Amino acid sequence: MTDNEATKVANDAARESASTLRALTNVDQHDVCVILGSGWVPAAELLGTTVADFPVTELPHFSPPAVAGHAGRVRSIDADGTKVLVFLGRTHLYEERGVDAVTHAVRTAHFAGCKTIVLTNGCGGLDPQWSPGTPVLIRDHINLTGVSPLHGAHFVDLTNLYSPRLRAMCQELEPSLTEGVYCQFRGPMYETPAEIGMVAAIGGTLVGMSTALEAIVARSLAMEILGLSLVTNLAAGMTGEPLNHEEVLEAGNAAATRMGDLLARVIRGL
Ligand code: 8IG
Repeated sequence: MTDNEATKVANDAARESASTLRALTNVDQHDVCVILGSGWVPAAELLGTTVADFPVTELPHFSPPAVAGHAGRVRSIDADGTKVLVFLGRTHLYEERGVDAVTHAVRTAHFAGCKTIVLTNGCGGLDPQWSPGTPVLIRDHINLTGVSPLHGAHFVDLTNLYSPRLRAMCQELEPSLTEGVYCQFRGPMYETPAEIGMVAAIGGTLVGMSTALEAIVARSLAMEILGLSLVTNLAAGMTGEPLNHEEVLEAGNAAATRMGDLLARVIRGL
């Protein structure tokens, strides 16, 4: 199908970013993109040998990060010959820069050559068995943001959005990994306990503020997608305690080594 004008604008911007990325990294084609969300950034060290590392803002069309703990860097990593394009931090919908800003890294990765994308996030969990620091594979998502990252009459199939092949591979590497259904909210507020009740009723088990819109764009660009959540807190109303952003970051740091080791093995297994 031919892209509409808005899609063309977004893709042309991403082509420019990918071109500057090639110049700054000296890597002509990347193979795999990894977007590291809250809790996952410290895991970057374990993925392989860093070839280049710079602020995302050195690439055209990227916005500066808005939140402490969201690093906003790009790194090119060599993982035993696999060229990995890592984004440390992402743009969120609640920053109000629009859906193209949220998905720009995904489009850039596509034009940089990536056929596979690993989307990671920190999130709340609805399963009381998931203590803070538990990694969960995303099996499917529910987009509760009320927006689409696609432009025009672009009818994209979303069945098996999160690659069954990659999920099976992860479970072979790490048999204890369970799966969940990720619900993306707009944020930036966490949910009310009643909203968590709704999520449970519609079949969601993970709640966060990212990933689904990125996965939709990645699918529209025919990338193979792996989604990995790090449950950093039990969802609102489940513990009797209020949710706290600092605790969320701490749970991520504490789980970083385990997450980095898992991601490194996944990338080498791709
Ligand atoms: I980390 O409980 C993290 N991000 N919406 N809800 C939502 N986003 C989150 C949560 C959570 N924890």
